[in-house]
Amino acid sequence: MFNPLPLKKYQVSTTCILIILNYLLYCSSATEETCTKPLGNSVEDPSLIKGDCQSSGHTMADSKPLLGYWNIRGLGQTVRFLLAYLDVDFEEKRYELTPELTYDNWYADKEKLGLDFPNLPYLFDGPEKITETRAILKYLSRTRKPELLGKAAEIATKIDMVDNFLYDLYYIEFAGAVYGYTDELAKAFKETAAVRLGRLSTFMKENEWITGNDITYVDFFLYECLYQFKKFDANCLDKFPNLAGLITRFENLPEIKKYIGSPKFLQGPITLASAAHPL
Ligand SMILES: N[C@@H](CCC(=O)N[C@@H](CS)C(=O)NCC(=O)O)C(=O)O
Repeated sequence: MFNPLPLKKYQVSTTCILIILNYLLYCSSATEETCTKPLGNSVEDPSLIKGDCQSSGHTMADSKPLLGYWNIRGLGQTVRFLLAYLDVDFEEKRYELTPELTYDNWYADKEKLGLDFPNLPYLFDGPEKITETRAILKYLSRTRKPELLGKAAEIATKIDMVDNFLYDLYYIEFAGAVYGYTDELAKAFKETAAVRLGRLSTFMKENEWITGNDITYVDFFLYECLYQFKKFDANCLDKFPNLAGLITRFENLPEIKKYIGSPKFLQGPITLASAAHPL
């Protein structure tokens, strides 16, 4: 798994011990600000969820979906865009790194949220507790606008291909280059991106969106990847006007335009401050 705070092998056990110690310390000296009893499978007490973006009042009764993620664009931004596009009134808990650039603010919650596969981003939606970014995107599509999963089986298959193809480029090549930056990794990313963006461009043809003329959830992921890639390599889309056009088209969707102009919108940063090449 990609880890924004790369650990050398020998550091892993030390880190585990530190996490356990941190947890024990946390349990014994919880302050008013940090005191959150284990959430288990229900979120009933409004004070259990803390955060900087209207999240303090989150209750199951509100049934407002809650998105948990770092206070960055990262993988979470696609989920934010999709929620906004679907006109879902959602709350957020945006985690900050500590001043020492550790994960501790997240670790304080990680095992208490009742998540099967604890990770960021996570989404609470009524009784549902979901992690894995693309599972969240598909869940939101399935429950709010199923056509975003593709109106026909052949489109759904195309979506799956693009989704997996793109995730590798984003999570392995791109994240590897920005979090573990070296000149060689940056060069490797640019070379790989040129080839893979070329394939996506050829695949898209003159369509409005990546799998045809109907938008699907994977266009949200593609938009955010292209946005972030451009911040790393400003010229990466120069040879691919259809992909560049998708960026403009996406930003001009009325729901997206409104969201980008709203105070809730997070413009940046793209990465955690712990990245070797923060964006
Ligand atoms: N496969 C997961 C990867 C999620 C992931 O790597 N999350 C990073 C931030 S982008 C994180 O900090 N996770 C917290 C953790 O590993 O505890 C997904 O697609 O959602």
